[in-house]
Amino acid sequence: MFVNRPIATGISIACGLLFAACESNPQADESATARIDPLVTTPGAVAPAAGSGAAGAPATAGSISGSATFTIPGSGNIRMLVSITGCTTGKQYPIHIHEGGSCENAMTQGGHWDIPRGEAIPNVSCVNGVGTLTYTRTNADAKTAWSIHNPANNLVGHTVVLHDPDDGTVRVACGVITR
Ligand SMILES: [Cu+2]
Repeated sequence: MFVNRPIATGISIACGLLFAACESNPQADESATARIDPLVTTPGAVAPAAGSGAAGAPATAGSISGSATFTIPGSGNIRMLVSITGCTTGKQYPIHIHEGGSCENAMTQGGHWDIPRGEAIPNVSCVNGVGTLTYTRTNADAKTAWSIHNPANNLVGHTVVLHDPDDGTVRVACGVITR
């Protein structure tokens, strides 16, 4: 009876039968989330404008905040739901999973997670200052599969990073994925 059930269900059953620790919180493996907060950006930080007298381009506080939620809706694949506010209407925001575990700076955010694992997520489209994305990562390819269980490809502990729609090298918002 269980052979055709999704992997997640199988794991839940195994936990219930075998591991007392799992029983205390049977939902623990079923979802993960990241609170997305704005990043401070320094556009044109390479050099100050000529004649400006400034030490460099002023840092700009980002405006985008929101969340990313990861669930396993029964197929065994992971569904990613992104919801942001403070974005610019009509723009498309690139979003990736980055390697690092903290949003503090570009170094701690790291580069794209286990390339290509953190990539190939559709852009977040902004309409009326609000952006939403619903995306399902099918686990057909081991190189890109996600999980919230398996140490080999567990999303938890990595960062979700949104990039500037006009300059993909600029990071405008970030969140750490937690359970
Ligand atoms: Cu990125």
